[in-house]
Amino acid sequence: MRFDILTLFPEMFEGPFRKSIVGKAIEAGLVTVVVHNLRDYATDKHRTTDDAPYGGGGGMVMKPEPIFRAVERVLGEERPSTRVILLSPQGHLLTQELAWELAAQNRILLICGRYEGVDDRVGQHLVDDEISIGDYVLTGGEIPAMVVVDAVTRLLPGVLGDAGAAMKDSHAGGLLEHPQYTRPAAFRGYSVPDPLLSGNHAKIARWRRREALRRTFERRPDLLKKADLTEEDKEYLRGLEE
Ligand code: JBZ
Repeated sequence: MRFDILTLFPEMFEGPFRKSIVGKAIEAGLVTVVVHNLRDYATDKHRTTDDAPYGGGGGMVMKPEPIFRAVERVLGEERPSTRVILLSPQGHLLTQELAWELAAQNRILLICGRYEGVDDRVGQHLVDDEISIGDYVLTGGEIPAMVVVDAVTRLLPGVLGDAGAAMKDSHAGGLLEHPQYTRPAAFRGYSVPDPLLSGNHAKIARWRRREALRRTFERRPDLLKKADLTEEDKEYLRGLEE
């Protein structure tokens, strides 16, 4: 998988991709990440990438020409086989399902917006999708682009070890994870729940399932609508509602 990233702040990507599992995947040759400075694709003397909004109002808007030119230069004949994505607060929400879909691509180009936004012709006539990572206000698309690279890279074959590979579909049940504990069994008077110390695998599995259901019910009840639930799960949840 190859990611190309178009940004006015290429230095932001130096740290996060070096350390971490994404960094390991890059070293192992499983992923390539190429960061491009959008300013290099401006054509005027001052290398202008933004301008005042038509219709007035404050702030600046990213100009379309450097972005179109960068996509054309970076992709060339690869344009048809590349998914071109604008990170934008107006985008569809990034979900695990979308991450899996992106993981099936050979090449992804991520465009990071800045300032008050990007000339809408980019969204309408250049990109394949607009994606947002969530409903909070950010200053630009760089961190969202890193989130996309991270979420997609961990799904690629060979990136996670055996232990991690099993966890890839763990969101598939659609529930929050059960609580995890490690040694010591007692810490500052807080103890590890008895079932986990029992050595009884059936008992442990049942406890974990119920904790996952309880946490999801308490913290993310919205997830229960789409979750894969057995009759026993539903009965347990009915007990929580009382
Ligand atoms: C995003 C103007 O550039 C921005 C600003 C906010 C923002 C993005 C790009 S992408 N928020 C999100 O994913 O929610």
